[in-house]
Amino acid sequence: MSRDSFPFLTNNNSKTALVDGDRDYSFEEVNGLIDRFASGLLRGSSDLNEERIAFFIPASVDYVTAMHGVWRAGGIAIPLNVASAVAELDHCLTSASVTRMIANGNYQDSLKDLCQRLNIELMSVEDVLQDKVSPLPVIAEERRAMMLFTSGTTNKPKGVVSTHKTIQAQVTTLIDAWCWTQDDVIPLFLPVHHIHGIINILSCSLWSGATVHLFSKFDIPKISAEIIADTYNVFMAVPTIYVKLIQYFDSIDQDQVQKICGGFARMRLNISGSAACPVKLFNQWQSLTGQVLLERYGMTEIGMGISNPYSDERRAGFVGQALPGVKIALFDEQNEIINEEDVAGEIRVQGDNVFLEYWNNEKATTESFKNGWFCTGDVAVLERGYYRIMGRSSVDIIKSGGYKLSALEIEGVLLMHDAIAEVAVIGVEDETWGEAVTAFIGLNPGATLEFDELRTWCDGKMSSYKIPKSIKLIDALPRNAMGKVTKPTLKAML
Ligand code: MCA
Ligand code: AMP
Repeated sequence: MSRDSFPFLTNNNSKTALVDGDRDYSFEEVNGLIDRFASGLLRGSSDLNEERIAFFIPASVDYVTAMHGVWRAGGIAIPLNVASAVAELDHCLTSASVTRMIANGNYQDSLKDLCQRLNIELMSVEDVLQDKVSPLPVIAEERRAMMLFTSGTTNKPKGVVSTHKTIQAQVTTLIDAWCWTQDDVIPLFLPVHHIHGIINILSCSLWSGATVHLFSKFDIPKISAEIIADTYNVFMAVPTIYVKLIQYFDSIDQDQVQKICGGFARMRLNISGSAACPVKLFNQWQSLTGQVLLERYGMTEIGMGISNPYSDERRAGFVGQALPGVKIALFDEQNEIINEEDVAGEIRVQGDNVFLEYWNNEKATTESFKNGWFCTGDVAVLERGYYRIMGRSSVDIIKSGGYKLSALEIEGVLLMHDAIAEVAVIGVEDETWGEAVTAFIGLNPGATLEFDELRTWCDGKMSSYKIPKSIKLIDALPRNAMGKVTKPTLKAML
């Protein structure tokens, strides 16, 4: 892929690509920044040759500059979660052998010690930008481009590696399926270390020549004001965001609610994904705004796989059909494809959209594929031509507000508390979060534990959204004959 044909950010000249705070950036400007950043990263060499470069930057023009700059210079971009506790970064940085970290201002201050200890060069975007653009490498599309960390059932997150070709496949299928054009304007308030923010919103928009308004967080009043002003015609969010909007409507004047709902009603598309959209929420949104939510299904390892149609029936409680270019099949426990409707099976995926590998983890990569199909661990059923997600095969994965959390990772941290003898973490159905992290705790003899004290203790040891929303003290955790905690029993106890 040469610089001229690099399609990730179209060259739409003076048209606005990004709005960051009060400032608009044209495609020409952003492209210029990216080339200067890529040149600075290269430091006179011809290619970064898949050097791992991490960045700790919220959604902003600097984020786009860093991400695309690494791509253009031939590196592997590793966008980190700016909401993570610094203690959680150690594993990502060491397992990926990161050599350089890009962060600005306060973020840079919080990372200084860590980077020094891990021998990682810490620099700001400004430090890297070179005045003059140097020759940039031609990047073969099979080369590695990005690594995103995802929680699995194991304790530590794994680095999901996608190539330039993977990203291209993930983006182009959505542009076609959801009819992106350069006239689209979309807000981005989701975190930019996950596919939802990176691919579905940012990359689709930049590729189509559309405009993204960048927010460092989900600022309801600010975003609502833009919605009333008809700034956006496309809106993509996790179900929790729609729940939070409806909760917000209950706290403001009806007059204002009508105006915001009017703004949503005039959009061409509202999408929900990353977690199940309850039918009740789907119906509430439709009655408030007239919008029929388009629900779709995806995963870090595959981008988007299944989507309700843009122009045909969008069915509540269903995720739709395989996206163009994506092969989806349901498999039974004997690894046979299920060819009939109404029979549940594991969703498996094939296509250019599927990731290359888990970084430096051949065992996990091999285990996640069977006969060339990527095994998602999600269970679904096909009913009248549409897939419906029924759940996950593992109780150790929790989806809270769209974030995928590893119960084992949270348990590992909680076990370091002096009072805790044993712990089991599960996700409990919750109207706002989808699933709320709940910890069942057995205490050491004579120990006591208050919920608030535990929450304070967790601060800085894990991202705040992983901290249990409630705890239940229990004499002994239920275990099976093998000594393994029977989490379904805990769920049933509630
Ligand atoms: C925030 N809090 C949470 C969560 N988010 N607790 C549980 N689960 C969460 N997801 C807690 C904070 O710890 C804090 O607690 C309090 O809520 C307020 O935090 P704040 O950041 O102000 O909350 P918010 O701005 O309202 O955040 C809610 C959110 C956010 C916007 C829904 O969680 C979010 O951006 N979620 C989306 C994640 C996402 O993009 N996932 C996609 C990955 P305290 O007050 O106690 O400190 S999945 C994916 O990419 C696949 C491919 C796919 O299909 O899309
Ligand atoms: P992540 O690995 O963080 O990308 O999260 C991917 C997981 O989110 C999938 O494996 C599903 O379990 C879940 N997911 C994504 N979209 C949906 C949806 N529309 N309905 C139900 N679950 C979903």
